[in-house]
Amino acid sequence: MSDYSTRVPKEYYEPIADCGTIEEITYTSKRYATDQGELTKRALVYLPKGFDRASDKEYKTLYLMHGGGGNEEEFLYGQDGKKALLYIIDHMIANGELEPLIIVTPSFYYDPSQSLTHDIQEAGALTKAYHNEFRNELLPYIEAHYPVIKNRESRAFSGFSMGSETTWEVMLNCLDLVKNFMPFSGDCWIAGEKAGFTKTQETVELMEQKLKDNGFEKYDYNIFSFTGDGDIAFPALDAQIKLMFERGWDGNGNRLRYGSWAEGIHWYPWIYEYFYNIMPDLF
Ligand code: FER
Repeated sequence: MSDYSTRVPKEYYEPIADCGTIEEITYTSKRYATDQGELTKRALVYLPKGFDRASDKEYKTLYLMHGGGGNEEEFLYGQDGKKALLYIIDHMIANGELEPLIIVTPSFYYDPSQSLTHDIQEAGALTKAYHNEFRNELLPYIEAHYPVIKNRESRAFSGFSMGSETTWEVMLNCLDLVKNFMPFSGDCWIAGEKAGFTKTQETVELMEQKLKDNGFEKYDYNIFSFTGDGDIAFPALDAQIKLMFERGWDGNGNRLRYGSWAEGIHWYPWIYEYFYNIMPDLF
């Protein structure tokens, strides 16, 4: 799948008997973006078919963040009553296209009402701060409770739209913990809202500065960022990534991969297509 443009087979959108299971977890975190107060957060955890706590097998982990106005259920429980991505993952694992792995879907919101309001500035503040929760609470919780491989090569972070913004922030702040990233249809807001387009130079320079400030120049990464030509995030993400290529983000042991699908728009079914193509190559 070298050009990452294969459509998800139609039958992958139907459930199979050979399926994984979903667990719901809660953990204590802090409102890092606001008053630092404690709160209880919820996330879903996908366990692949054959998962057995009694065995000593350990799994790679993918963290997957929803978009603005979404929640922790959006990726795995799907839209319109169809658990599309869940079914696709089950098929991919059953057919040997994807190594069995554990998938965690958290939320950057502190309260479901924030999702309903869908205030983009508020969401931006939450995604910017999310890496703190990832480092201090979610990752330690997952690694204390699930048999996962505890090294950066075996961890991945991905997300759609505001979840993509979250992914960029986690990359810039947690490269010591995670090597693999799939930011889908969303630029990095380190220089402000959709600044990848209006402030491309500043965005990429601030990203490079952040990695430097964090002492992360010594870590290699895999970044696979995809979107669609008809996606509202396209201008911002496209400009940002093209400049990243110009400035040498690909090479020297680092992999930056980028693609834009001709018909792709800013919605989950397209993200599933990108996911299907990229996941087998990500780790
Ligand atoms: C982007 C375009 C749109 C982006 C996010 C959005 C993070 C989000 C829109 C919304 O939630 O309404 O480039 O990057």
